[in-house]
Amino acid sequence: MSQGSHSAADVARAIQGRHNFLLVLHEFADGDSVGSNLAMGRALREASKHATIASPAHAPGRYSFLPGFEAITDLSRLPQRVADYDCVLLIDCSDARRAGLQPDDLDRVPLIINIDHHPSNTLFGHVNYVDAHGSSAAEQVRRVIAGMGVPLDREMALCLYVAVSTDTGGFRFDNTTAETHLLAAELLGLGVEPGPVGEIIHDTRTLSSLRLLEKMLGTLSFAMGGRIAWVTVTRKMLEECGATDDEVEGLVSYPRMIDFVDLCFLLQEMPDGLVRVAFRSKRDIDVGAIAESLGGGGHRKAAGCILPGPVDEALSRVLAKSNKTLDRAGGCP
Ligand SMILES: [Mn+2]
Repeated sequence: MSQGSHSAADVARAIQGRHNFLLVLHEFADGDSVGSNLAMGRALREASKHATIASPAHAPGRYSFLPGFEAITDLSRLPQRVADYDCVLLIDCSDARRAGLQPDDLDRVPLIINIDHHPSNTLFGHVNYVDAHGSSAAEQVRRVIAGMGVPLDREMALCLYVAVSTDTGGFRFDNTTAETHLLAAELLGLGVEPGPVGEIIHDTRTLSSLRLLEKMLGTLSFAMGGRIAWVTVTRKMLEECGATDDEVEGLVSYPRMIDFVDLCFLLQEMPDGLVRVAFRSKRDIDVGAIAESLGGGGHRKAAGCILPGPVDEALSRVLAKSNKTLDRAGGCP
């Protein structure tokens, strides 16, 4: 596969000659994955193309208010084989494996387009539009849609707003740039209402996820004099709270809130016994590098990986890497 960095215009050109598109969310899809893919799917249909949006696992219900969400299909129930689409388009996906696609399938796809903002992107596409400086894949999707000559409508605007707003933590993280706000301004101009949307995506949680939060905080532990904090979510805790795996999303931000913590992580026991690890950091601690060294990836201040179980073993591996990273970073600033 060809590597190197392509532009939004390259993507728009590559799209032109194709008709039948498959877009796939990444596993544990977040607001950027769901919103950017829904906006792109809608723009493709506007351009008289056929677009199917699939998910490797069930798409997170908290985004079900987004237009087009109900049409997201299960990747295992596609009406045709992956290799029979003209183009597979992966957005916000650092690695094609994160979309649940088999290497055999991918080898036979005539065109793979990769639109992403993760520094750890593996450049798996024929066209790789990777911009690690963007706040969200939504910023790139906006440029691609412009390149296609499709006007943004209110529905696309809502999807992109949710994407950019979730990936920037409500425009608070330091990935937020002037360009991010210019995009937000354009989206509000198209009728997005930030109050009600913000309430849904930032201030609404299910009762079961709050019960889970209570149990999770009971596991809060520290190392390196408190600079490292971690929490655990087990299958048993999920069962007791009647919570699902996608309700764990975002809970890692709680240990991060503690004033003296520089680095934190959440260990989530998965149904198959694997352990999903979500990292967050403050100051200039690079958790993306830790996740990458453990087979995962992400950004400097938010990253993740998946490790073999049991939880205790995953914990000692993660803790060893985290200790080393903080040792190298030196003492408290
Ligand atoms: Mn993203």
